[in-house]
Amino acid sequence: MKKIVAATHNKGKLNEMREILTGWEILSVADFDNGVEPEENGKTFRENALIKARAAYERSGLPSFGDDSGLCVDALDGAPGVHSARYAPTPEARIDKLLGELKDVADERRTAHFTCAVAYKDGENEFTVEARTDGYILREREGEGGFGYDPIFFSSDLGKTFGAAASEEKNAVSHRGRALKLFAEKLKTLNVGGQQGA
Ligand code: ITT
Repeated sequence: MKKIVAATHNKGKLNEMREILTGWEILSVADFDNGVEPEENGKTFRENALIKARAAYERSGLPSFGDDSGLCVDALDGAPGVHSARYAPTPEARIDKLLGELKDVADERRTAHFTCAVAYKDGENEFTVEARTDGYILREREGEGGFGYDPIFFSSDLGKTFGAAASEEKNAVSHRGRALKLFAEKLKTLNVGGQQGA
């Protein structure tokens, strides 16, 4: 199978990538030695995804892609946004902080979306794609599935939280599912990895 390196240390993301990008053997950048973790200092999801993809390509010498994603809450002017992973020290603390910030925000103003940018890098090609999914932030957690902010993100498409959804349901409408589908189409048009044989 064609090999591609995923520039992520997030196991939740890696699982979803493997479920969605079938047809590729997805290696983790963590499996390659001597890695210096790049600083994710971009201002946009696309910039950060590119930083990760370029670093993974440098480290592995194989076709590489990076995902940068996050939750953007309208009532907080788009926060936590590109800072979603660093909003508080642990996933539970991040949810608690967000629920606290939104304590006095009325139901109709709790709209939010997840965005996911995916960037690709090999010796010849470099590109990014981006997608989003819409919903709103509940007042309490619902569901044990997924990762990160999934238990408090109520998906407009699914009519339930991502935490309460089966992984196939989430992948069908999620920011990452949509971005990875665009990504896979683009890889096909470039015939990337074609020389590796299937
Ligand atoms: P890598 O940089 O190693 O990929 P990370 O977790 O630091 O892992 P990001 O910088 O892209 O990744 O931060 C994304 C954060 O946004 C992630 O840690 C979650 O808190 C949140 N997030 C992104 N996608 C999500 C999803 O599908 N469900 C729930 N939370 C998500």
